[in-house]
Amino acid sequence: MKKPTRSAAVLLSMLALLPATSFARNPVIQTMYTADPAPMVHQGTLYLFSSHDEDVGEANNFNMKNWVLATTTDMVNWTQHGAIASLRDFPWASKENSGWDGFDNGAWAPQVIERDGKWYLYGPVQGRGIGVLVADNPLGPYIDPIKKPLIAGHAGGLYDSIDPTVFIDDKGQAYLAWGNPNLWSVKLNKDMISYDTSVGDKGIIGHPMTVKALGERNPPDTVGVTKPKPALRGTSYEEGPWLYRRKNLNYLFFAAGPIPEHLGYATGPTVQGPWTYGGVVMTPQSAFTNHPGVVDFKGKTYLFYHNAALPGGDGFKRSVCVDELKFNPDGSVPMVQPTTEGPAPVATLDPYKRVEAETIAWSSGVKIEPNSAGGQNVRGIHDGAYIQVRNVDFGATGARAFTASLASTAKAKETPESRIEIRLGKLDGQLVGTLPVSGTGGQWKQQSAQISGASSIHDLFFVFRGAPGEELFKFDYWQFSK
Ligand code: FUB
Repeated sequence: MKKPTRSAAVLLSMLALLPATSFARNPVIQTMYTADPAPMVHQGTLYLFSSHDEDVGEANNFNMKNWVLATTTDMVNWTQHGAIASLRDFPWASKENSGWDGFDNGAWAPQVIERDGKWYLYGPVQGRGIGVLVADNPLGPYIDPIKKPLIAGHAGGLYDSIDPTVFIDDKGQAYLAWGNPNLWSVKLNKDMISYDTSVGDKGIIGHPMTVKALGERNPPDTVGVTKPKPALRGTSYEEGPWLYRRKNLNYLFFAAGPIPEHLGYATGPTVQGPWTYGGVVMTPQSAFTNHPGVVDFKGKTYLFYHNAALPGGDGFKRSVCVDELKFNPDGSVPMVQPTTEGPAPVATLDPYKRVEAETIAWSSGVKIEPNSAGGQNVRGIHDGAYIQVRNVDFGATGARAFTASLASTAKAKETPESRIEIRLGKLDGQLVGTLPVSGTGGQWKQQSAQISGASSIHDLFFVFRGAPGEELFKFDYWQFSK
């Protein structure tokens, strides 16, 4: 394996170069590389599951060990929950049990669905099959109930058992579809962890993979592209299927080829077809792959996808983005132009309730990590790093105090000038308070500051200041009071 070429410190300094405009909202997550978005909505919250490209890649290959989650209730502020499941949850995929060398790699595109109070995560372990994990809540813990692949690796097909999409139709029938270059599918049984194969041959859930259904491949595959395949494809279908239903019409969105991938779609009156190709939804972006995830939330429909837009990004270090997806009156889908602004907020954020520090609309120079007290916290805070939280409603009377839970490193103890500037509107906007951060001996301690001039709705900026070069402190949560 090639030696890592990029240290975490270099990555952090690159992240610090991200644009400080008050409009950039894509990519959705800036603290890590994310790919293969799998959004789902449950009880007023949008759960964005995705795969995770490690900061340090492998030479010309993906380096993917776990699946991560972020949530939002307003489409602009995302609470990051870190890794919620990983390859380690599938012991059958280990080197010992599968004879496969790459145990530490292969956590490709997942999808998660809720049924009867249980959460089912379908996770491909590239080359070894698709597993299923079950949890009582979306954050896990997820466990493997069958202790073997749900879908076995296809003989000779490195990409056949990847990219599961799961869908429950209006009659309550669940389907799992997956694959590259073939599209395979089964009907899942009610238990969601077993299936019948009556539709389980190659094809779009019983419907053949025709040009009429999946579009013409133009130009045809050639040997020697970035991700060569042994088989030439007859249609534009590549991988990344995503089933979705709207107004009595079923949609199959998918990553389409040749590489670099664009996004295409087909529609059908039932999940079993007949399917008709609809066209291109998104032209190729900056990564050689793309992967659609479509969901309805608070009256709008959103297309999640990925590109290579974060600093240091490339085809193996991707980032999930989101834009609104619109429909023509006949149900056809106009092309989506990717934006850096992302969607408009659909709710305000209440600053008088505890807010996790890893609830972020945009950030520069920070990372997240599991917190010893549970959940996640923000780490990597250096002089000049910042977090933006959007659409914060301070109310008519406004805030009088700010409290944050912080843990300073030993070094920070010696640098009492560490502080959080609390600003409104923009990075150098109105200063409404400053919290000097005292040493805490590494313990989480609440620290408070007076606030003046914060009323009505604003974007909120936490700008971190202190001795240059050192990590200043860690940040767990915050809350304003009236
Ligand atoms: O993330 C690894 C693979 O790249 C996914 O499984 C494909 O959909 C493509 O995005």
